[in-house]
Amino acid sequence: MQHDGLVETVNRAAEAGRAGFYERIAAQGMAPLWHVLHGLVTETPKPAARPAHWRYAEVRPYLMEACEIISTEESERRVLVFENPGLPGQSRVTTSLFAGLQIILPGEIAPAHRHVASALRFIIEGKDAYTAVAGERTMMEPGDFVITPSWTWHDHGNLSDGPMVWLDGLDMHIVNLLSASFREGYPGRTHPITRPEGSATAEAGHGLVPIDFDHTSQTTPIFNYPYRVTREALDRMSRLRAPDACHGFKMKYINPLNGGWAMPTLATAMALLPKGFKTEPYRCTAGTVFTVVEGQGRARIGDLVVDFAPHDIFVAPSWAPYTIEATSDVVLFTYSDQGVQEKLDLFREQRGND
Ligand code: GTQ
Ligand code: FE2
Repeated sequence: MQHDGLVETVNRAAEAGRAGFYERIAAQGMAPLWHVLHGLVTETPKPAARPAHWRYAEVRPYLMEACEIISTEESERRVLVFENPGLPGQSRVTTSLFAGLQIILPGEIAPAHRHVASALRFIIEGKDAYTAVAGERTMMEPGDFVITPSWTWHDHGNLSDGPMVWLDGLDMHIVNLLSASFREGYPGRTHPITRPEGSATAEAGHGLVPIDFDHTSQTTPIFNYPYRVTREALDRMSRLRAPDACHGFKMKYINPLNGGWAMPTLATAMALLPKGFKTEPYRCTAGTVFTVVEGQGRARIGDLVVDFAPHDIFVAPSWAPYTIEATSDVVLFTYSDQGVQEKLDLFREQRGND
C-alpha cells in the first residue's frame, strides 16, 4: 500500500481487509484516492527542489574545459545545465525552471533553430557576441537581459577575441508539463538578417510604437534590455524612494504593450541592495533563480547560507523563506514562474515573519 498521502482518518488496521478490493480495482486501472489525497493536495508547497548555490569561480573552469572537448557545431548549444540537488538528472534548477551557462568562443556559431519553449539570456561575461532573433541581431554585453520569444528562429555568434558566457533560462518544463513542445532546425547555420540592429528597440523601446504596430505575441517586442539602462533606472529609483523591506530596490522587466511581465512564462527582475541593507524574511510560491551582477553578500535560504560573489547563481525554491544581506552594493537579476502563477491565480507570498 502506498502510504504517502494516506488520509489520516483511514483506519490502518482495517486496511488489510480491503487489500483484495485494492487489487481488483488496480487491475481496472483504478486506485483509491484516500491513499494519496494528502500527497496530491498538500497543506503547503512541498517542492522537491532545494535551496542551492553555484559559485562562478568554481563553475567557470568546467565551462572552459567544455570548450576543449566539444564545439558548438557538434553540441548545437554548448551549455552546462544546473541541476537542483533535489531533482538530479532532470535538468531542473527549480521544479518548473531550467538554467544553464552557455559559452561560445570567438568565430563560433551556434546554429539556427526554433522551438515553442522561450528563452532568456542574462549576459555574464564577454563582448561583441550577438544573438539573432527573428532576423534581427543584437550585440550582448554583461548585465543585458536578452529574450528569445517562443517559436522565433535564433542563432548566436561571437565576433570578439574572447569567450562569451551567458545564463540561459528556459520554460521548457512548463511547455512539457502541458505536452506542447515543438522544435525545428533551420536549413543552414544562420537565419538571414532581415532588419537592422536596433529595429525592435527603435519601434517599441521608447514609450512609443508605430501607429499601426501589430504585435500578437504576449512576449515583449523589445528583445534586449541593456544593463546600462537598467542600472540607471535602479540608481534613480534608489534616490527617489525608500527600499522595499523584503526586496530592496527591485524593478521588473515589462512588456510596454501591456504593462505585464516581459515574458509570459519567465518573470524577470533586477534588484539593487545598497551596502549594509538586509532584507526582511520573504517567501513566495514562485521558485526563483538569482544571479549576482555586482557585489558581495550573504543570502539565507531555508537552512542554506549563501556567501555570494559576482556571477554566482543561487536558487530559492517555492515557499522557502529567505533573506539577503548586502556586504557591498549588490545588484541581483532574478527569474521565476511568478507570471504564470499570477495568470492562474496561484501566486502567494508572505512578507516578514507573520
Ligand atoms: O541557445 O537556443 O540552454 O535552445 C537550451 C536550449 C539554449 C539556445 C539552452 C536552447 C538554447
Ligand atoms: Fe534555442
